[in-house]
Amino acid sequence: MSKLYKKMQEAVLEGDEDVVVELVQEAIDEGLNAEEILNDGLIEAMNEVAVLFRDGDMFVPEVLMSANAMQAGNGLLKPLLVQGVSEKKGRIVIGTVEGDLHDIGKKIVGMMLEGAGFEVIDLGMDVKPDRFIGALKETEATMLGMSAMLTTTMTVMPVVIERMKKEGFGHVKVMIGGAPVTDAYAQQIGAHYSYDASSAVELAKRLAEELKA
Ligand code: B12
Repeated sequence: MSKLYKKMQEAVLEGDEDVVVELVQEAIDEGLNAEEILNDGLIEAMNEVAVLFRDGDMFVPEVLMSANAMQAGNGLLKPLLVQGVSEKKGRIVIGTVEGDLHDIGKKIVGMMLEGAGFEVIDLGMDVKPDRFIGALKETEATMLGMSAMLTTTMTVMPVVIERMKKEGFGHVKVMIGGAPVTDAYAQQIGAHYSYDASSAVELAKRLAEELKA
């Protein structure tokens, strides 16, 4: 791996937002691919943060600093990831479910979907079932993406899906993801699962084709 990505990962781990922004800009100026910078520089660092947090070697305030540093880097990459798309492939409402304040992964999924030509309406985090339903009404989106990072909040997903069925949005395709979510869980609640942002794009394309058929 290049020295630049190694430095970027270290800066994310240290939660040094200014340095992350500087290094992401340097990578862009060097002509490196935006998706590669995201994966090898930023996401790789958050994976390391996850391990340190799990093992008790990093605590919430530090994780938050790393998260903010990463998001600052994402901000520079977003325009590059979404440029050059002409025809829209479909409209997707996405959000992190009620009670859950994790939004990095969901934002990345949103960014990559936009990059692939989808129109994304991001409702943010801690999104109540009512808000998801309201957004489907307002936007007439044909797909909904939900993220949950806690075992205690993933249970909100089937609640939203039940509400959707009751309120006439049973035709909307539902995509779910996040650390505790599995393919088996998705099947159980009538949704589609994908593991990361690239596979979420593949899944969304497949679902968009199904909607057309
Ligand atoms: C960063 C982080 C935080 C940050 C969040 C900052 C932010 N703005 O998001 C802060 C510090 C706020 C935080 C708080 C907490 N956290 Co936290 N956090 C994490 C950590 C370390 C990394 C998550 C992350 O950003 N990963 C990087 C991104 C790129 O990956 P990702 O989120 O998995 O997303 C990818 C895929 O999952 C998928 N995906 C995600 N969403 C979606 C949606 C769709 C539709 C699709 C298709 C795909 C998809 O694609 C993404 C991109 O590739 C995880 C560890 C882990 N293993 O995930 C713990 C983790 C999720 N947190 C955990 C806990 C316990 C907490 C707290 C309760 C801690 C506390 N004591 O206060 C609080 C809860 C706050 C709340 N109410 O939500 C636990 C959850 C345990 C569990 N099973 O429930 C974890 C697993 C850590 C652990 N091992 O204990 N956390």
